[in-house]
Amino acid sequence: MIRTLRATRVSAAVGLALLGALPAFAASQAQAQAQAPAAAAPGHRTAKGVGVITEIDAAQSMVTLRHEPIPALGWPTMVMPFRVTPPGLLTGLKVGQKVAFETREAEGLPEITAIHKR
Ligand SMILES: [Cu+2]
Repeated sequence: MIRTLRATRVSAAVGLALLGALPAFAASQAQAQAQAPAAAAPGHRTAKGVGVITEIDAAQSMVTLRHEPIPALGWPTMVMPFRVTPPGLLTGLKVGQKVAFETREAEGLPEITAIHKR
Protein backbone atom coordinates (compact mmCIF):
# COMPACT_ATOMS: atom_id res chain seq x y z
CA MET A 1 0.00 0.00 0.00
CA ILE A 2 2.78 2.37 0.89
CA ARG A 3 4.56 1.50 -2.32
CA THR A 4 1.46 2.22 -4.35
CA LEU A 5 1.08 5.62 -2.73
CA ARG A 6 4.68 6.50 -3.44
CA ALA A 7 4.37 5.48 -7.06
CA THR A 8 1.28 7.63 -7.40
CA ARG A 9 3.06 10.63 -5.91
CA VAL A 10 6.04 10.18 -8.21
CA SER A 11 3.93 9.98 -11.36
CA ALA A 12 1.92 13.00 -10.22
CA ALA A 13 5.16 14.93 -9.76
CA VAL A 14 6.36 13.90 -13.22
CA GLY A 15 3.02 14.93 -14.67
CA LEU A 16 3.28 18.37 -13.07
CA ALA A 17 6.83 18.78 -14.31
CA LEU A 18 5.70 17.96 -17.84
CA LEU A 19 2.83 20.43 -17.60
CA GLY A 20 5.28 23.08 -16.45
CA ALA A 21 7.47 22.41 -19.49
CA LEU A 22 4.61 22.61 -21.98
CA PRO A 23 4.38 26.39 -22.45
CA ALA A 24 8.11 26.57 -23.25
CA PHE A 25 7.74 23.69 -25.68
CA ALA A 26 4.74 25.31 -27.37
CA ALA A 27 6.62 28.60 -27.64
CA SER A 28 9.63 26.98 -29.31
CA GLN A 29 7.31 25.16 -31.73
CA ALA A 30 5.60 28.41 -32.65
CA GLN A 31 8.96 30.07 -33.17
CA ALA A 32 10.14 27.23 -35.41
CA GLN A 33 7.00 27.54 -37.52
CA ALA A 34 7.36 31.30 -37.79
CA GLN A 35 10.89 30.87 -39.14
CA ALA A 36 9.90 28.18 -41.67
CA PRO A 37 9.05 29.14 -45.27
CA ALA A 38 5.52 30.50 -45.56
CA ALA A 39 4.17 27.52 -47.50
CA ALA A 40 5.51 24.91 -45.07
CA ALA A 41 2.74 22.51 -44.17
CA PRO A 42 2.85 20.85 -40.77
CA GLY A 43 3.66 17.16 -40.90
CA HIS A 44 5.69 17.32 -44.10
CA ARG A 45 9.19 16.08 -43.39
CA THR A 46 12.23 18.03 -44.49
CA ALA A 47 15.76 16.75 -45.02
CA LYS A 48 19.12 17.74 -46.43
CA GLY A 49 20.76 15.89 -49.28
CA VAL A 50 23.63 15.89 -51.73
CA GLY A 51 23.45 14.98 -55.39
CA VAL A 52 24.35 15.72 -59.00
CA ILE A 53 22.05 17.59 -61.38
CA THR A 54 21.03 15.38 -64.31
CA GLU A 55 18.36 17.64 -65.82
CA ILE A 56 16.98 21.16 -65.41
CA ASP A 57 13.57 22.26 -66.68
CA ALA A 58 13.47 25.95 -65.81
CA ALA A 59 10.09 26.46 -67.53
CA GLN A 60 8.50 23.93 -65.18
CA SER A 61 10.65 24.87 -62.16
CA MET A 62 11.94 21.33 -62.05
CA VAL A 63 15.32 19.80 -61.42
CA THR A 64 16.26 16.15 -61.62
CA LEU A 65 18.98 14.92 -59.29
CA ARG A 66 20.92 11.73 -58.77
CA HIS A 67 20.98 12.07 -55.01
CA GLU A 68 22.90 10.20 -52.35
CA PRO A 69 20.95 8.29 -49.69
CA ILE A 70 18.77 10.43 -47.40
CA PRO A 71 18.24 8.32 -44.27
CA ALA A 72 15.90 10.89 -42.68
CA LEU A 73 13.38 10.17 -45.46
CA GLY A 74 14.29 6.52 -45.96
CA TRP A 75 15.48 7.22 -49.52
CA PRO A 76 18.29 5.23 -51.12
CA THR A 77 20.46 6.65 -53.92
CA MET A 78 18.18 7.46 -56.85
CA VAL A 79 17.52 9.72 -59.78
CA MET A 80 14.36 11.73 -59.26
CA PRO A 81 12.68 15.02 -60.21
CA PHE A 82 11.92 17.77 -57.70
CA ARG A 83 9.81 20.89 -57.90
CA VAL A 84 11.93 23.94 -57.01
CA THR A 85 10.38 26.58 -54.74
CA PRO A 86 10.96 29.39 -55.45
CA PRO A 87 11.97 28.79 -59.12
CA GLY A 88 14.72 31.42 -58.84
CA LEU A 89 16.78 28.89 -56.88
CA LEU A 90 17.68 27.31 -60.25
CA THR A 91 19.50 30.43 -61.44
CA GLY A 92 23.14 29.69 -62.20
CA LEU A 93 22.85 25.92 -61.80
CA LYS A 94 23.92 23.55 -64.58
CA VAL A 95 23.59 19.88 -65.46
CA GLY A 96 26.51 17.91 -64.06
CA GLN A 97 27.04 20.13 -61.01
CA LYS A 98 27.26 18.59 -57.58
CA VAL A 99 24.82 20.29 -55.21
CA ALA A 100 23.69 20.32 -51.62
CA PHE A 101 19.97 20.79 -51.18
CA GLU A 102 17.10 20.84 -48.74
CA THR A 103 13.91 19.05 -49.63
CA ARG A 104 10.44 18.96 -48.18
CA GLU A 105 7.70 16.44 -48.76
CA ALA A 106 4.74 17.96 -50.57
CA GLU A 107 1.64 16.94 -52.49
CA GLY A 108 2.90 15.33 -55.69
CA LEU A 109 6.64 15.82 -56.13
CA PRO A 110 8.88 16.68 -53.21
CA GLU A 111 10.02 20.30 -53.23
CA ILE A 112 13.53 21.65 -53.09
CA THR A 113 13.57 24.71 -50.89
CA ALA A 114 17.33 25.38 -50.97
CA ILE A 115 20.02 24.28 -53.42
CA HIS A 116 23.58 25.38 -54.09
CA LYS A 117 26.84 24.20 -55.65
CA ARG A 118 29.20 22.17 -53.51
CU1 LIG B 1 14.86 10.27 -54.16
